[in-house]
Amino acid sequence: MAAAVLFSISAPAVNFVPLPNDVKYGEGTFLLKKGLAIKGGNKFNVNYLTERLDRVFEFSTAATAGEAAIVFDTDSSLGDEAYTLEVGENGVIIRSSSRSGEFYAIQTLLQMLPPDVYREVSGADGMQLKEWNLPYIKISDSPRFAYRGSMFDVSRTFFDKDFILRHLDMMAYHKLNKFHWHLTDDNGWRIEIKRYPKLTEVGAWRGKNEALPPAYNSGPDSYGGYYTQKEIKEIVAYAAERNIEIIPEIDLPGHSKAIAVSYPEILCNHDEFIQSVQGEVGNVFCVGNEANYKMLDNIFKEVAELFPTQYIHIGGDEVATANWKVCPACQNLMKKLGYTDEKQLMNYFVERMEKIAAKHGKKIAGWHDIVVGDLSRDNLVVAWKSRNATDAIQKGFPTVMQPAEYCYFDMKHTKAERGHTWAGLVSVEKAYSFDPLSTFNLTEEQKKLVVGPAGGLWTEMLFFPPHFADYQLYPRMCAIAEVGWTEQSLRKYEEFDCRLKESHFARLWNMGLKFRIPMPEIAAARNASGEWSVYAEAPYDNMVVRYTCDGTSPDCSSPVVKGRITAKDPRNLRFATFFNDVKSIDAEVPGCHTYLTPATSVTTSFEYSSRASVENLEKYDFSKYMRTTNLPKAGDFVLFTFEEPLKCNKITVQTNDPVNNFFGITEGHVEVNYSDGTTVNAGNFDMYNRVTVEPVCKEVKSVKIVVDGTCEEKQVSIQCLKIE
Ligand code: TNX
Repeated sequence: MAAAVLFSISAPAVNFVPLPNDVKYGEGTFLLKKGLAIKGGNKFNVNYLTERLDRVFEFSTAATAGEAAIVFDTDSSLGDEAYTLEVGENGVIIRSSSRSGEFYAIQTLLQMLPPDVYREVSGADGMQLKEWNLPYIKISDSPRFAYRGSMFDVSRTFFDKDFILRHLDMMAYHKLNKFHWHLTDDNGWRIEIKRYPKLTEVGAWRGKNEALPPAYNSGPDSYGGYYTQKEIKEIVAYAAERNIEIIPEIDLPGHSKAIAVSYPEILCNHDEFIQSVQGEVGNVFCVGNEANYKMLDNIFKEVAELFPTQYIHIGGDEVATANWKVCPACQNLMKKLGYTDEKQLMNYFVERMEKIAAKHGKKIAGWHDIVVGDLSRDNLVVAWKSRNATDAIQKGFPTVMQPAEYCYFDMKHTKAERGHTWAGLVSVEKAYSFDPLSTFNLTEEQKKLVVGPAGGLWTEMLFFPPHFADYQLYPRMCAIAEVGWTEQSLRKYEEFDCRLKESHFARLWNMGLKFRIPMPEIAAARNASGEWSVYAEAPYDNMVVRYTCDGTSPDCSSPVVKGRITAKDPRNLRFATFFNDVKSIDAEVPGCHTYLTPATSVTTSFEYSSRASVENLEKYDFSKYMRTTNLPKAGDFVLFTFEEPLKCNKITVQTNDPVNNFFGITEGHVEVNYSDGTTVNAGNFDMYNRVTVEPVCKEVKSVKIVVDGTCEEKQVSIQCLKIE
């Protein structure tokens, strides 16, 4: 590790994540063993450490009162969150001036132990270590930024209390200290407000028979949920013990569909609702209706009582302000205030919310969109694009740096993976490359306003596959944790990647996370006799590649690739990287499919966009697709008719768009009509919005996509047939 001064080869370097800011190894090791005692320390911290030590040692450290091996001491010269940790011949000495410094020293110490300390098992099922060598070390550490955040959207997809507690644990392991909890949005209101019960009775549920439509791909069932105030108190207390401040977000005045379906009187009084950028209609508060401020005051009262933080985040993003142009109440207000542009009403709203928050003892935080008008510079801005980051700072606001281009974990890692793309691809390396102080051009004075980085996870696409939140968060969140904690001069991606490989993936695995690992690299060549030689290489030398030959997804029992595989037909080979039971997405042999392109005419009952019309489906250009402009309803169809009867082996019918995989058919099936006059139902669309027809034993005349249910998607995208 270049960051650490290593002066003894007998002491193995520890693969810390995030890397502490000053690490010096000494010569020798201290043996942690039975009889160990802990002296001093905050009660919660000591219990926390003991509980994790118990997971690897065969004895309870707390019960024995032998010689002190871990001593906690105070050093009032150290700042908040700072600590020193020394291992020498007398054991471990941790010094700090605060509970938080002590807590972070414990996190550092845990990383010096076997990764099993993160596993929630002990006793017979746990590790049974008798002793463990700690390298002599001197660490003097404190964070680079005071704000090291994780922003998490629980509106689009609901995550229950246990998931949130686990998320807070993961944040603590990574020395992250601010949890920005996106509790409300168009797609779900997740916090119990006693005064307005319909917010959660109506606004917390999505589904076909609910006021809020289902999520992309979620199918017809209702689902959702919310946190009771009792649960929120428990979560807030759990976070505080782990040095995490929770900043709740109530997203206003846009992104408010969940509240609008519960209390429609919050909307402007007109029938010409204008869509938000995300295509939502009826999701903006009326700013001219005084009753709305009374309601928000009541809501903020309850929110303020639940969260000890100094901030309530009021959202403020992506407001379709054009709704205010056609509303009599908003127009009256504009006249009264002498405004000429309805956008000025945004300033008005934000300033009203600032006053309401102040009444309950809070400042406001908001997305960069609140940087309007005469807002107090005491409030906190969360910048979500690179260009807003500099703007907020130039205007003098303390700013959390969460630019989507580096910090949005809902973006795809690589082209082949699921996710959004509007801010580009966000690889682990891209996230790691972010430096809140030097990525943008800021003066020394302006840099003082940077409070720190945050990684954000939006959850429109998190409904499936299982554990996709883990996949999107880790290890990108580990990268952002290091961005927040470690001095820039010590950060090198190659070394971070090496620490991930050498130790941190094993820690994440022990934490029970289904984190993302890269898929294998596949190379293939065809010899003169037409046989294929396929090589598959794991991205890291401590991972393996497993494969199947029948087109199914490899699992832990699939054989490991050793050397080269030969195959006559490589089209059904599937490969995946494995780290224990954590697996990558599947890989295929590149370039082994040749698709047939028979002359086809396509007709449909849908209305479609002129830019993505039905004719695209006749061209077999797989980057193009058809996009409908109306909601699918039962009986809607797309009919592919082949000019000549078609001989083939397999037809893949894929709906949704090829870039983001949004807007697929969830309720529908495919009918195949053969030249002998028979018609066969080839099956229903699966989670991936796909039907595969295989084998195809007879000549095909036509293939028909048939919608069976309303889907409730705003639109549907259909891709060209893949015929083999
Ligand atoms: C933009 S960034 C949003 C969210 C979406 C996200 C998807 C911001 C303040 N708003 O509502 O979920 O993009 O990436």
